[in-house]
Amino acid sequence: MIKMKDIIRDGKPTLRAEAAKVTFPLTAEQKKLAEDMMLYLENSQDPKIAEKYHLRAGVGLAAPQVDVSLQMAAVLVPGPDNEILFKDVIVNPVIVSHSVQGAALSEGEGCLSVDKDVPGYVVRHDRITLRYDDVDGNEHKIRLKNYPAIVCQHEIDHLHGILFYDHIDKKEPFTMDDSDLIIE
Ligand code: NB4
Ligand code: NI
Repeated sequence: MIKMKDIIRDGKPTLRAEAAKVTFPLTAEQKKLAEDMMLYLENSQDPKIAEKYHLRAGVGLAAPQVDVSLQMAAVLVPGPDNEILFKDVIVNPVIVSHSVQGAALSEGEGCLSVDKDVPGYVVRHDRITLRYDDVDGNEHKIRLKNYPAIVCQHEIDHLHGILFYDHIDKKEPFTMDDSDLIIE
């Protein structure tokens, strides 16, 4: 079971590395990693389990965050009334197209690998077309918008050594384009 001690923090080189593409079929170890990453998200979103194991809540977790430099990330985005907006382990994900429209979470972003709070808007694409493989090697091409699109972009950044605060304007962290959407 993945716990906070297994998640590496800002300053460790793996978080700034370009992760390697995954080849299929996945090894038993890689399948286990995918399962463990998704289980972390499920556990972290269950208040009782999260409290018991001191898990910080997460809607995404990328392999480099557990010190594995592979292009793999678990995503579990809950919506209103027990709905799931997006759930999958995305392997070798690529944004094949995106909106010109920008969007940012109103509360800014946090990262399980970044202990300090870095306030500011992280402006990303509001809509993306995402191509990825699932753990069984099936190819998916899906359209995402708003919250799930933001989460996937945060995770894909991890696979390329980018952290959310890289996108925050140092001098004017809460300045954005008038046209950018704010997601509650
Ligand atoms: C990834 C997210 C940061 C911004 C937005 C949000 C949380 C993370 C990081 C975009 C992606 C993890 C991976 C939350 C959270 C809302 C949903 C459901 C019930 C609590 C949970 C709290 F925990 N970010 N944390 N940060 N990361 N929303 N929610 N709620 O997930 O570093 O790279 O359980
Ligand atoms: Ni993160």
